[in-house]
Amino acid sequence: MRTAKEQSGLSQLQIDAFQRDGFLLVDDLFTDEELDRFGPAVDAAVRHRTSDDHRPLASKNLYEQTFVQCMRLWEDHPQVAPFTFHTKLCAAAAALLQVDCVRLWHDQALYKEPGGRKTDAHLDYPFWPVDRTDLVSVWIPFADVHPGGGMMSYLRGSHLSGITEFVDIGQLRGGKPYELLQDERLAGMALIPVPAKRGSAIFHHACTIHAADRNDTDRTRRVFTMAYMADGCRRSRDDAYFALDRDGHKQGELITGAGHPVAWPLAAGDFPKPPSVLGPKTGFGYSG
Ligand SMILES: O=C(O)CCC(=O)C(=O)O
Repeated sequence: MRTAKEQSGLSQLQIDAFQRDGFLLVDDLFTDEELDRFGPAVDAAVRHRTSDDHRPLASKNLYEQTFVQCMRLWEDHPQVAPFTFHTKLCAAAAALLQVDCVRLWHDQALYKEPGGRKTDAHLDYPFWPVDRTDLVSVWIPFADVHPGGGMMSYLRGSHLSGITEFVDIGQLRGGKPYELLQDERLAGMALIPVPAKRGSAIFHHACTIHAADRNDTDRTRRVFTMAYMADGCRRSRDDAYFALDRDGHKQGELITGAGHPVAWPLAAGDFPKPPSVLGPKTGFGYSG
């Protein structure tokens, strides 16, 4: 069998850069033909999930003004599954985490509407009740994303800072605004803006601090993301977490089950069977 590195197409230089910087932009990872299939499939899934919501941006809460979030789309939209379990992406996750097997943590659409606010600087790990930090996310735009259009920035090297503070993006959970970037432990680290072309993907480690700017364009910034987790992780806390509660995982137990299927290695075209119980239509309770 081919290794994760071989299947991902990543070079050792790219893997080293990810480990040093905590993020990695990969250009031309997808073909136009793939994006012409995946983009409309995710658009249709988001339309379906948000069909009851006709509120203008100004009537939404701060969190919702950050982006429209629809999670676990592969579960009820089978045409999204080939994207979520795309071999190159899943193999890249295994290669970047340097493990033999990864599971899906979740997929989600993050659509930033015209006028949508910035995404506050945060790291993903504190949102996730997982006992190890061996998770990697991938952020995939369906069209070029430039400065002022919801572009991502990453604090280079911050995944090694030891910081694990929770940032309540958009104060959804009643937290105070928290400017993580002012933390003196991060002094000297550079916030790197990463414009991304259609066809590219940006990987980031679960502990890498990142943010996105507001969307000052007149078009929705359409992005799909997945997070993959090293096999062998356990639930670390018992506070409510839909996808773990659904599979009956208690604190300390291995995270397995239909909601977190093996994503690599997988036989070509062999997508996992989705769970029978579905989650909320849109994704409140931001999870990274
Ligand atoms: O797309 C955004 O605005 C934020 C994305 C993000 O936080 C993530 O992918 O973890």
